[in-house]
Amino acid sequence: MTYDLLVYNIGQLILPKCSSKPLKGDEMKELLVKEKAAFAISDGKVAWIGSDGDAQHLTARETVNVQGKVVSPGLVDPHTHLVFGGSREHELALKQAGVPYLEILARGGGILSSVEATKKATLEELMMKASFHLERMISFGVTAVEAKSGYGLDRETELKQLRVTKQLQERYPVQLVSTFLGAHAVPSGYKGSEALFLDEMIDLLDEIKEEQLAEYVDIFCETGVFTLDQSRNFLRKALDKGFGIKIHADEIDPLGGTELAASLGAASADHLVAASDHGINSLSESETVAVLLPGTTFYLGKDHYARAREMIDGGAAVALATDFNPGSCVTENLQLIMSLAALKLKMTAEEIWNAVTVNAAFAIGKGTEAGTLEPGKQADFVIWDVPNYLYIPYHYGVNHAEQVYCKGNKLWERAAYGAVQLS
Ligand code: IZC
Ligand code: ZN
Repeated sequence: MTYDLLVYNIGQLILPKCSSKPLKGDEMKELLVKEKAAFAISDGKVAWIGSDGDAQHLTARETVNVQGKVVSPGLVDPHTHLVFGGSREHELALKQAGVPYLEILARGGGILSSVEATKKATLEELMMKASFHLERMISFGVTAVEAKSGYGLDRETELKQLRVTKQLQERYPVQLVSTFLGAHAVPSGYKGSEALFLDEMIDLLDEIKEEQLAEYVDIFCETGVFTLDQSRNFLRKALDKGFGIKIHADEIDPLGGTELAASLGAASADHLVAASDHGINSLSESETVAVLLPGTTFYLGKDHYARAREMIDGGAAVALATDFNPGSCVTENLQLIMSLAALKLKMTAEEIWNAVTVNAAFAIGKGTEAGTLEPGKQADFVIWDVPNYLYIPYHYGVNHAEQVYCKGNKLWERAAYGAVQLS
């Protein structure tokens, strides 16, 4: 048979374990790195994986010589706030002056300032802006992304944001998973009437389902935002309506959102910087993926990071994400997050690769479709201009992706060296 594409002369092919469940505890420490490898693609799917020697006997319409570099599955970013209006660079000075994140929000800034800008923006403007950010994510090697709403906090603007995500799904071949985060902050008119506001957000779920605008529902469970009881009540209703659930849990204060996520069978519990011992233990007994966001901890200038070591050594499934958003983590670069995971979360290279591929995919319900490469799966992969798989967390803050493929087609390629104009 003649394949569509043969990718050969791969120095290291990163093959996270294909599993029906997220990798937990010690399973995260294992990573198959196949040396001198090759693989072939037909109809956008992986059709064959083997040794470079065996690949010489295959025929393909097109070939890519990787020249001994590294190839991995496309990365998965399972927590982003992709669609928003405006930006918040003026808040950096407040941060430098020591004003805490929740204080900026309490003053009507933070999330609420992005809400104002998102209300003012047209769908087309939001679409253009989100496309720009999404393309940048792709350029960093990401082929599956979760995108949250939550900068509307009213029917019209939340639906506008979700419709932008839907248009992005139609325009780009990457896997884009949509999450309704209407419970992201308490709008100014609803202080003291949080339950009423949450009921209004729940009332949108039928419409969201009808238009297929989101697969998950999320809530920001935090001091000054939504309480644990409100979050439980809200997420239960979302479950009843047939949505998957996620939760912004224990980011700043240990309210118990981690335990709540595990007890409700949430797909993920995200942040967990302040999670208690009990919360961490509850993860290991569940299938809920701990989505850690060290870029946010870094950006907020905190000294203490999520206790990834205790989570993994205790048997939990950990994934990593950018948390890309206009306030608390302004980067599309998941490779940078891989470096922070090594340096601040003390995760090993093997754990990090599993956390940005297979486990990240499970955190967004795509565990059997994204994050791994095996015959029959969608051929989403990245050619990395690095000598080995340890190199990416090590050399930080830059882009090591050379080519990004989605469904067997080249989606992005780095500009060639020699682009610098020398006189
Ligand atoms: O816009 O500040 N934490 N939500 C919860 C965010 C950060 C995003 C933002
Ligand atoms: Zn978030």
